[in-house]
Amino acid sequence: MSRGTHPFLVAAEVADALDEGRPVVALESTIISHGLPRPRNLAAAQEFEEILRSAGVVPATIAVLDGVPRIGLDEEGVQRIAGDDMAKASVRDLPILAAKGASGATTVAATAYLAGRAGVRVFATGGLGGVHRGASESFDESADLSSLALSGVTVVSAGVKSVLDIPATLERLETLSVPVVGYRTTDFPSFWLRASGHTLDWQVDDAAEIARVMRGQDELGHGQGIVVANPIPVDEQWDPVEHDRILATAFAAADAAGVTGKAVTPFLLGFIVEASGGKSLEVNLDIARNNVRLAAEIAIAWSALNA
Ligand code: PSU
Ligand code: MN
Repeated sequence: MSRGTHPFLVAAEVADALDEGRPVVALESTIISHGLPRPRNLAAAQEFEEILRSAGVVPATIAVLDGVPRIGLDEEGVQRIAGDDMAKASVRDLPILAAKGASGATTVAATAYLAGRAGVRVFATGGLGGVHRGASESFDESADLSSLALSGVTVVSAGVKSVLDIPATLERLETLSVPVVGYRTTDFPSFWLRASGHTLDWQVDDAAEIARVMRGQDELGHGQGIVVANPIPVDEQWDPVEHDRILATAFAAADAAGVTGKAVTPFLLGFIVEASGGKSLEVNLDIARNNVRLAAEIAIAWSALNA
């Protein structure tokens, strides 16, 4: 059914597509296990795969099952990441899960690393992890950033959630020499909103251009990934006034509840879904679908460029 050797298992369908130079897109599993509520998460995981298949692209949802990283899940695997309680797994958790034979939902960091090792070059997610507000005190910066600097994978996201420190995140990506391009914009998106007001140096206008950036990156031999910032269409974004109001309430509530450290982001995100009456969740799903569609186009362009 699957082939490959330790330390990871590539699903046969994915391995065949890679061997034949056909388009493949990686998907992460933390967004399914920890980022979306049940049972919407299972429907979302299946839908993201279906969007890819109907575009002629092979999906490679990545997760660790019983200690073994999987590049591409079967239906049962998808059910497990949506239904089982499993650890949130970053790169540093992979050897521990392997030793324990435990399962984990991979973050952007771990997914990008594993995709890169398996030769999957394009990856779609919702939002990247980044530098947290107050990081100059807490040192809380997602390993997503350093992992992207090590994995030659192109990640399509709608930027980082506005609960993080967006300008600091962009500064760190600069330091790490990770190219960041805006898809048809130079305004870095802030996840639920099209714009953050933080300007990027570069804009790309179609998938073929992104494939050429990937080739240029390969020729340079620098090894970094590429961040493609893909803003949600304006008619699908969250109402900016409501967004700002609810975010301010959420920060005040976190303060009042005395939430600190790792607990801050889950608290804020949970609060925001609740306080928005589920609106932030609907926008979240639209964002992810939009990113999966663009990733499919990039993977197709990448295959065509290398044919
Ligand atoms: N941002 C979102 N939704 C998510 C995540 C980030 O809008 O589900 C997840 C991703 O899997 C990302 C991870 O890789 O959170 C980052 O977590 P941390 O900050 O702990 O590295
Ligand atoms: Mn952290």
